[in-house]
Amino acid sequence: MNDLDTIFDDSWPEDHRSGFVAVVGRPNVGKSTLMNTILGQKVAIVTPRPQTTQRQQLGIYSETHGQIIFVDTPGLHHPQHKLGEFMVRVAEDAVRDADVILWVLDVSVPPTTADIYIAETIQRLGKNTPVILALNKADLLAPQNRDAYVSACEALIPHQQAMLMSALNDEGVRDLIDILLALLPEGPRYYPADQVSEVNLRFIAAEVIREKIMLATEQEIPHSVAVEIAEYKERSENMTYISAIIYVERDSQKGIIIGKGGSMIKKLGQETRAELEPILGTQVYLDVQVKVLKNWRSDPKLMQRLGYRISRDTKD
Ligand SMILES: Nc1nc2c(ncn2[C@@H]2O[C@H](COP(=O)(O)OP(=O)(O)OP(=O)(O)O)[C@@H](O)[C@H]2O)c(=O)[nH]1
Ligand SMILES: [Mg+2]
Repeated sequence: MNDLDTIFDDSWPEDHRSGFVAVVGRPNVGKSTLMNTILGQKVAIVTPRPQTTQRQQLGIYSETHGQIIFVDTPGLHHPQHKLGEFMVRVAEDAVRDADVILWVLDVSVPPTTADIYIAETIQRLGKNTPVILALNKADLLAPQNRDAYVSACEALIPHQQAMLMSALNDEGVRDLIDILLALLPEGPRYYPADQVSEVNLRFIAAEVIREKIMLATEQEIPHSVAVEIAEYKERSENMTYISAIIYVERDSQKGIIIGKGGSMIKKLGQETRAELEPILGTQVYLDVQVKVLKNWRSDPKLMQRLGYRISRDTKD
């Protein structure tokens, strides 16, 4: 079979399994890292800060006998503003619609009250959906805490299986894939086997800029930033022009993002280009502006304008 045959061959074996796996858990436990490791490429941004993922993001894993459509979600937390409410709703919708719920926990620390709330949410919305526990960050788990922390995680919710793993070090990930595949119903290949995500290059550009800002700033700023791509043009075979607007909530934040003599914005631009150029396969001309949209995270209309939209009705 040549490459073209592979691309256009939409047949799959009779025992092919497929379905949706909602990846949920507290912020910062490694949900996006796990999805990226499974897919062998970065489809979701990752930072050491909680509440990095803001929207539902698909990661499509395909092999001959199965296709797993991972739905990476924002961390479940008690929201402080409208953006937080939106993020929690995105995660809850994924739980409702899933064939399997993959609850990612940070096993290097004991479960918290937030995990009890998540257990309650999964049981309320996930009804009889099978639950798999990914006990992640096992590389950070001290041997003397192992038994206690694993049992405490396992006691949170009835589940099919619990897996100790390290998404960062790719440990336990292959076994997890096999467990998930076995739980999925027989079904078609929903996406072409070579497709790993649904997002377009415009969205990737906005997310990479947001990641660089989250990594470079402190306190409230990482979470007060929204990025909009105003213009995206392939100017020639080897040049992509991207005009981005970084929105912050206050004037003081704008000053910090720009930095002394424009030093910060220059650094963000360099880091963004370095990551985007290999992805796009062209040079990138990046034009960035910073604007203040006062308290946008608390204003549903401004959030809509920035593309934070719930796109469908929920069942309950
Ligand atoms: N040591 C260790 N660190 C990990 C592991 N998995 C993820 N991390 C780190 O944990 C941090 C958070 O990872 P993310 O993948 O962004 O976590 P998340 O659950 O998607 O976070 P939100 O999107 O904010 O909900 C990053 O610094 C990762 O490098 C792991 O297995 N071991
Ligand atoms: Mg994430």
